[in-house]
Amino acid sequence: MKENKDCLSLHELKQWMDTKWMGQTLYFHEIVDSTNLEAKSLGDAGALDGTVVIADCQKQGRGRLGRVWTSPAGCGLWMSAVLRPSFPPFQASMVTLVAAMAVMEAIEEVTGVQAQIKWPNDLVVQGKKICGILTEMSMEGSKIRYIVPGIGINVNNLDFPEELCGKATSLALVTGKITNRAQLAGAVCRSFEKYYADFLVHGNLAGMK
Ligand code: BTX
Repeated sequence: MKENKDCLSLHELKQWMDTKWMGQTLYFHEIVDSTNLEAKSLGDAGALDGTVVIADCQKQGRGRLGRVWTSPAGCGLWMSAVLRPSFPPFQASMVTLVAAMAVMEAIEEVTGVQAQIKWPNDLVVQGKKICGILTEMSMEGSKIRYIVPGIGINVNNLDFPEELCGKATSLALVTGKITNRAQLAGAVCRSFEKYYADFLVHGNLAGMK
């Protein structure tokens, strides 16, 4: 394994958060239950559009339908955002695809790895899951109060629990290198801003390549 710096801290994350609005309000935790739960609490408490929560470790990382998302310390990028769009609720599911496009671009930019989107909410490399996305929404009457896209990327994991062997991979296993998670977080937020702006203008994903 080639040595490369990976230090996840609020200080390091802020250095890489070269964005206009996403991640400009940023929370970092060594350990949380779930960054989606954290982001939803922040959303309930009035957090600004673009607030981002990142954790080094999740004790109860969540997938869809109550499934578990394995989120050990020191190796993954577990992040969630609070979005406050004015578009109608039926468009909300597109946020998952915006996030998937953003992660795909960020992974390629930072590591050169080309991941593929596996509909509707995974990214795979060599047929194995490298990223999962869980998008949750809170409503107020018939309007969206907030949307929380949660992104889990296996970055520097060198192994997985037995039940995931053969199904999951990480950037470290694919590249043989350590990736700086803070740099990747900055790249994800920058790409998200770009694709999301496009989506807000067009109301669909037609402009995305
Ligand atoms: P999903 O329901 O599509 O996938 C969950 C399934 O993926 C699990 O049942 C298991 O088979 C497999 N799996 C679990 N952990 C991993 C892993 N680390 N790598 C690869 N495969 C795994 C996918 O749900 C959505 C996951 C979103 C995770 C993010 S992390 C930040 C945010 N906070 C939070 O609690 N969830 C999101």
